[in-house]
Amino acid sequence: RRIEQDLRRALDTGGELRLEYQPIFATDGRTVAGAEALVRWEHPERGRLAPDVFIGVAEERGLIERLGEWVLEEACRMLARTTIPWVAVNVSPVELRSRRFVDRVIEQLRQLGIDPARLQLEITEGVLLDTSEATEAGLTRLRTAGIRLALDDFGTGYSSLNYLRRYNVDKLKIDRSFVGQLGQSSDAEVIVRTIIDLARSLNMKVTAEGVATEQQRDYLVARGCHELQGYLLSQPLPLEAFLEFTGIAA
Ligand code: G
Ligand code: G
Ligand code: MN
Ligand code: NA
Repeated sequence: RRIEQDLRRALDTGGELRLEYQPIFATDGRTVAGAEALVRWEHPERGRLAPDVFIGVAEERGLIERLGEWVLEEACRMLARTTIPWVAVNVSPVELRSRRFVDRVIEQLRQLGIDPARLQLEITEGVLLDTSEATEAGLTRLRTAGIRLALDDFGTGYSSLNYLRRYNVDKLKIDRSFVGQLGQSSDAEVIVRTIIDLARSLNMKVTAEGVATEQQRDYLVARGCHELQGYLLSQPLPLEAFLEFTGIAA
């Protein structure tokens, strides 16, 4: 209740929301491939709130479209004013069902003159199994416009390999629960290896999330993972700190 009211106010003013950017590295460990945008809320009384606290409320209370539009706009401005190759934005299944949301994404890129291939949308596996017309139409329009799709938290849900091809998914992001168990669990190793092989066989990119140790990194690189993301390389950073850390030009 309280969060809902406060979130409405935050969305009206826009002044309490922030985007942070976590660098995603090519496997040489030096080249910045792109970044994942992550929303934060500077609540005037409660301090910084993580998205887990308010995304669910936004989805339930019909505020997720507005939140998603704010995130998209901010990420597109970042794309327009920097030379970063691409930015990945998380979108909830609720947003993808909204015709208005999909229109706004495409229109935003057009207005700012941004190459749509520089925007990646991170969706979860469940989205691909949603056979509603609205979701199918949304995904197809986004793909036709040239926007990239990445499957977030891959391996934790139910995927149909058929859907990976049908929607032309560009990238799999290996869930950090598997990456975190590399070196401790042979099951996790098999899962990680299998996801990498699957992605490569289908000509998709594959990113490991939650890379926290050098051992994990070395395993992933040796197995042919394309991109690395995690605290070993960098935490999510505010825009100015991100540009400074990566040396990407504004
Ligand atoms: O950054 P952090 O680890 O706190 O993010 C927690 C969760 O919130 C992640 O699952 C992430 O996908 C989600 N999340 C972060 N930013 C956004 C956003 O802008 N939109 C949506 N829908 N989810 C987000
Ligand atoms: O669900 P999603 O993949 O969108 O979640 C991304 C979240 O993972 C971000 O909120 C980010 O803060 C968090 N994250 C990024 N790198 C690491 C890491 O190395 N370890 C852990 N535990 N979390 C991470
Ligand atoms: Mn994500
Ligand atoms: Na994840």
